[in-house]
Amino acid sequence: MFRHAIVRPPAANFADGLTTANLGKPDLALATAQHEAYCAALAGCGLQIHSLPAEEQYPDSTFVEDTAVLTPNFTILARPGTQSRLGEVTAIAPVLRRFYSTVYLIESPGTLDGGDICEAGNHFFIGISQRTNQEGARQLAAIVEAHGYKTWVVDIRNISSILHLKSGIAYLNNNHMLLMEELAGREEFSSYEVISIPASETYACNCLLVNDTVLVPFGFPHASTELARRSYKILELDMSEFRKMDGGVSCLSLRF
Ligand code: CIR
Repeated sequence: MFRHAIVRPPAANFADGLTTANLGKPDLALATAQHEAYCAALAGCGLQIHSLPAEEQYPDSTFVEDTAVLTPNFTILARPGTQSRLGEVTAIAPVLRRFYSTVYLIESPGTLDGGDICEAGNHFFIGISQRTNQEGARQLAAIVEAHGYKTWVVDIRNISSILHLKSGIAYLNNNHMLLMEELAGREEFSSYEVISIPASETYACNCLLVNDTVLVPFGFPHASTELARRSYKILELDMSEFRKMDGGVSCLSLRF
């Protein structure tokens, strides 16, 4: 059960962030409105929203998920795999220390983006990507394994259509794993009931179970139908401006 979410609205220079999407420049006013709707959705799921000030020093800082990995009992400060985002961790660390007394760090030469980490019950799936390296994955695995979690490393470096592991997978409880079709056959997920999403809707794989509701991006009917068919309560959110910057539903918050 999540009770809190940390968010940070997009800053005035949001459009200067990193992107590979080729979908054009985001509209700040629309992004801000979409962010407000996102926060309202989280609040509607029962979460208390802790909204940090927009941070112009880091144009990608609205994607707070990448700065940390949260569990019920401890947090791990990430070490983003791109220079322009490293300072985001320093900016968010004091906020996390207010909520957590046990705080671990990913240390150099390890790199790790929170978007590469998918918690599924007592398992952690750790993506090795253009952002998270093997050393970052090793450090994270050692930390969570010491707390009794099991880990699986998933190498996504040869899948060019996703930035992070969680761009292509979402764990939805009830042993349900939503997966982009390129990952659907992988051995790592063989013990799950896999919901495979066709390539045309890969963006919808970044959806988010928040208590009893799945937040999904608007405009992906196959994914929404598959979830509704399995009796999930779904809430569709227009994410168009964040998609232009390679971000999705999970990226915009840290939940705990
Ligand atoms: C970046 O390239 O780092 C940002 N523009 C997007 C980060 C999206 N975060 C996520 O998927 N967890």
